[in-house]
Amino acid sequence: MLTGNILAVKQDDFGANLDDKKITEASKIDLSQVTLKITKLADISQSDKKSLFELFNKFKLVILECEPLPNPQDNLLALKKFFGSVKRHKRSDENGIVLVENLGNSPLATTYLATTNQAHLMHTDGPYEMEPPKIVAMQCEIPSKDGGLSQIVYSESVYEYLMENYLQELHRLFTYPLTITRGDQTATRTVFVEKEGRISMTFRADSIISIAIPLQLEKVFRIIKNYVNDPNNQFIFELKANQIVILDNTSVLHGRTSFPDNEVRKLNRLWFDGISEYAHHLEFGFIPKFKFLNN
Ligand SMILES: O=C(O)CCC(=O)C(=O)O
Ligand SMILES: [Fe+2]
Repeated sequence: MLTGNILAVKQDDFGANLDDKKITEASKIDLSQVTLKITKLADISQSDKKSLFELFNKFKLVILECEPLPNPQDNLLALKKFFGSVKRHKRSDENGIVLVENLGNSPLATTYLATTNQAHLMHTDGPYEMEPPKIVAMQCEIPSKDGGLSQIVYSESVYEYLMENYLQELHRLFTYPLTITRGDQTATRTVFVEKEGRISMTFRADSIISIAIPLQLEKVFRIIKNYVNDPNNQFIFELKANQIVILDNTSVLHGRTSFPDNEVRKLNRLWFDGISEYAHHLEFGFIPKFKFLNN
């Protein structure tokens, strides 16, 4: 006979534990909690697969640590099986991969922060796209000896901060859209979008892209920019060689600190649409602990 206790353990059909205690305070995450060590992605075991989805759903971020391969990009590309088709970027190579490295005085630097050594303020990827990527994976080949640290902020913590301090402003973020443009790409949407009880967030605020902000959002936009770029609210870590960070681009913001011009740092970035044979194991966005009344 089943007891109440057994019934209380909620699992999906993959055996993944769905008991999702909310992790919203990024600064409290312990690196080892979100790191999964495997040999190589093509040979991932059933139990590591389960851990991959559990970590992704619980923390919205996974750091995969793989053993070195002759072609490290093979590990990155193997993520397609789990996270879906590759979403291309203007700078993608034939596989969809974008190199993130300092190209010095390249003309690309005026359009792509990823080609510089400058800080990349907190953002979600592709906010100027009609369909931003659901998942962002970044693989480190060469870390910077100094700086170039990865930063994470949960959109749920932004939501809760606004809920506690700026309720009216929070409401506006679901109501008034803003337009983000880069070159010939442009998209108009609200910062927070609620769909079937889950909330997703899109945000970017830097001098590279142009943003048309309605008057009603000017104040809250500044509030968010300050909140997310305050190191006290961030989970900051160094992505090491042979590590891949996988992010739910709908519910975490990411960034990186600057690094010296003479430092070599090299990452490979790949975007996915989330539509894979494992799509039913992936949970995007967050379910708010507290909802406000929408009127
Ligand atoms: O360099 C990094 O660590 C992050 C880069 C990034 O966020 C991007 O290229 O979109
Ligand atoms: Fe990014």
